[in-house]
Amino acid sequence: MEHRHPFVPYKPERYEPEEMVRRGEEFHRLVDRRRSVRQFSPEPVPYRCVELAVRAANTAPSGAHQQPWKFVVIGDPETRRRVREAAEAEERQNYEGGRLPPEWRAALEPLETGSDKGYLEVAPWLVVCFAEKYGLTSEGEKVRHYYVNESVGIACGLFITALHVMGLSTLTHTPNPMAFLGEICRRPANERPYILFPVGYAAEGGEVPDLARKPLEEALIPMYVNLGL
Ligand code: IYR
Repeated sequence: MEHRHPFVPYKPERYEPEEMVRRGEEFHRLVDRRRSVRQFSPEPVPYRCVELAVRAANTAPSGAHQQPWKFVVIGDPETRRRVREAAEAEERQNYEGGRLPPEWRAALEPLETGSDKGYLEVAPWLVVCFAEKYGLTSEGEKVRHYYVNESVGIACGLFITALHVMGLSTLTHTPNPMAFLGEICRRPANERPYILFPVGYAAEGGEVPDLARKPLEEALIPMYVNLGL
């Protein structure tokens, strides 16, 4: 085929239908065991694992292939302490200062969250994902970015899944507001804090809320599908 830009052949793996289903089931079993964690072990985690999770995130599809994400990895105790203190200061206004609207508070009730974010100092790594609202040329000109939220969200999904595959846990933490993360991480004005991920092993004996996935019938609407019946 003729192109105006470089193209390369692409030949993804193909499997027999039974093998496709077997692999799909196995992957579903794996991801279905993932839970968001708020109790971490202080045990160290190899940096290489965090790097591999970011490598996985960095494979995400993105609007116009602009790859509008950046992952800042924080490991030193002093910076983790600063992040915790800043996050807790905001959350105290939310939970104790009445900034959380009643409806939001009610939605969070079953999670038993509060303004104490001690896990931000316990987990050995904090990874802050930033979304590049726009890009910058080497001359400092703004470059419009497309579908930033969708692109960065997909990258974060891959990041979370890669950690889970390695036996690590995380939490999609969004202290609100989180502008302080841009300051602590010294990020430029075109980068907006997107999600703060504490990363580590889940604490031994830790608990999570007893929540269930919504039934497939509520998640999947087959329209005019030949179910092979
Ligand atoms: N950012 C707050 C509140 C919070 C909001 C949602 I939506 C959650 O799913 C969980 C918590 C906090 O971190 O506690």
